[in-house]
Amino acid sequence: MSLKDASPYPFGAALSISKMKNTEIYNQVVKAELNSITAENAMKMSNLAPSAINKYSWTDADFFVDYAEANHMRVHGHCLVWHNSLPSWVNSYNGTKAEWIELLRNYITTVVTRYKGRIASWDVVNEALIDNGTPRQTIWLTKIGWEYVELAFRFAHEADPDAVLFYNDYGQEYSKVKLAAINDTVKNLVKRGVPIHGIGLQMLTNINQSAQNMVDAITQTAETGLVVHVSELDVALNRDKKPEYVINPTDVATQKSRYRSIAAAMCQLPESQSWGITTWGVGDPDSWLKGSPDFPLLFDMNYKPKSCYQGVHEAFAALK
Ligand code: 9MR
Repeated sequence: MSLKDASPYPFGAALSISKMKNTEIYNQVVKAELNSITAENAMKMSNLAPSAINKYSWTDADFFVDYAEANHMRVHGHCLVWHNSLPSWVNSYNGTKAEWIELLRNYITTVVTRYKGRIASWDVVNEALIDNGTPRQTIWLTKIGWEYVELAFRFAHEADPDAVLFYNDYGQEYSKVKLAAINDTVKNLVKRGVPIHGIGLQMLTNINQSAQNMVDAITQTAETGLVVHVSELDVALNRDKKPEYVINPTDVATQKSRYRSIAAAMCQLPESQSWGITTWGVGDPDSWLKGSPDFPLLFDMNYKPKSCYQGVHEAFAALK
């Protein structure tokens, strides 16, 4: 059975436009296994508005949304506001606070409106906190102040009132401080009426991380009452970055067990709170981790299912 058929929640991956266009085996796996997709890069600001203010480049994002619709998949939009992957015209933009707010409003409104009704959910703000739980020093914080977070959600909600809006971040599984800070920050914003509906846990993790910490991250995030998305999952084998690393049965078994724990923890959430799991890439050739052999994904270098793929299936089978 495929992941999407066995899973009680949507199961997806981040996809690359060039592989969607050029790699047949990749497309076969995506279409057979997944029912939710996130653009790994195609919907970032540097891709949508690469060269100048109010000059958009929609080709890749349009292709992505068309592909999802043709294959009956959900699209999760990633990401409207981030400090990374900004076009250079933003980094050098010289404006007053009011002009920066207008830039943010105009960008979010334009992008969300274009795909209104076609993109189910958005990572509206990505990585706004650092590991000690305080605001990250970003251009948005410097130019607008912390209210940029709240404004971003309000602009997105105005543009598409039906879209499910996420605050997305990493580190919930390795830092209890950050986990609590993210959840408290989002809860306080929600209490003040800011339209945030969910929290994304990137969960770019590795086998040295304990299963308990991964499960706690999911469970405690769900205690906010908001929707939970494991949004960028991978479980790397070689985070000590040993160049001589050789894949071995012990590590493969740990990886399988970590994937199983994460999939199982998501199964414990009420359906209304589970936005599902998205892995950050489909197979090991797609991983963002470069420079050491990490083999972090569910399919191998030839896009064949790995043990960790079976681990996810075991979590689903245990529900029966
Ligand atoms: O995997 C993405 C890589 O191809 C890009 O070069 C990079 C910068 O845009 O972003 C990577 O994806 C990141 C994601 O957008 C946000 N969370 C961390 C991911 C891995 O760096």
